[in-house]
Amino acid sequence: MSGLTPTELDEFRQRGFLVKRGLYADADLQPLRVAITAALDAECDLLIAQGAMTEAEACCDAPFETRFGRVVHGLDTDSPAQRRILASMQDLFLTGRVEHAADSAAVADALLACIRQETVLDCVTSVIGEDIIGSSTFRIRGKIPLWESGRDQPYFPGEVPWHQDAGYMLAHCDAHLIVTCWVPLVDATVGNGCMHVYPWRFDQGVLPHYFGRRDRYIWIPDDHLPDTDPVPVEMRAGDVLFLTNMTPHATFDNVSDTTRWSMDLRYGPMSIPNNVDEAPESYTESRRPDSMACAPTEADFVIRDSAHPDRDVVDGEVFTEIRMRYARQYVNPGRGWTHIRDR
Ligand SMILES: O=C(O)CCC(=O)C(=O)O
Repeated sequence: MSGLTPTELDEFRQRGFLVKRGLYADADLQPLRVAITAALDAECDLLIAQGAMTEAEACCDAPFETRFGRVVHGLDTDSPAQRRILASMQDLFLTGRVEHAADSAAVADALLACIRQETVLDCVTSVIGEDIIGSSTFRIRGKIPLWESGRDQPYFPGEVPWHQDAGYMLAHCDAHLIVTCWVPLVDATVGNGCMHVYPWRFDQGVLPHYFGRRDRYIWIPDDHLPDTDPVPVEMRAGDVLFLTNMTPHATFDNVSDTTRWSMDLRYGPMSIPNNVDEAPESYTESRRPDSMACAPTEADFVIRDSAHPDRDVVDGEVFTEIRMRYARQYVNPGRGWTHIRDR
């Protein structure tokens, strides 16, 4: 049977999270791992050609699980080479904001195939219906071992403090259920920084957040966290953790020697405010926030439109084009969270 069972759906509605084991086969994830490795190879080759890195520092023989962390830790702290590797590898999800050494076609094809994976879409359909918008804020994350949190780096592969995804989206989107699918590409354990969640129903709504950390993550202050125990969610590669945009979640330091690679994918019903077919130039400082897409700075896209299947984005090149249209759209009015200075 495809999709979620009534019991699973009930569990998801009551607790705000649900783990489905083995939704991605290894063969589904391997092209993305290969594309990430090829992107890292290209960055290393470029730095080697520039004399900024040695062949040995590229750790080409290291397995997927350990290589990225070894490369980063093998370079001098805050050196241009380390900053370059971090910036490029923490921005693999087609924002167009980092110029990569390799073209992004392989990542685009592999990522889109994962986003469109049928069994996952069937589960998402159980929750939000069959017409689905791919929310712009999907990510590929490499959580590096022993990363010193708060270091001033372009991207932040350390802890991600307690937050709800709704906290990053504009307030008029709180009424809409958006499903996050968090998928580890390697086994995720407490030691390497698996997800932790608080059970929280969607209709319990949004909690206060602060902003002002150097790593730019927002966070729910301790005294506003739910009055229950959080749950660590250990997962095998290919399991899927379903969350709502209201479920408080966090990941903590990776104290292992593997990089915890994962992707987080977001799906909304066709009714969510989105920027599909909108011109990025229409996002100006004077535009009303409640007329904007939930996450206005990146491009949403159609995953399934049953009335107009020709709108479905199924091709990596088209996907990349749609994403690149928004590469220079930075207008985001935010939602006025309390500012607490850097920590
Ligand atoms: O992958 C992580 O470490 C954090 C992901 C996250 O917080 C999210 O998907 O919203």
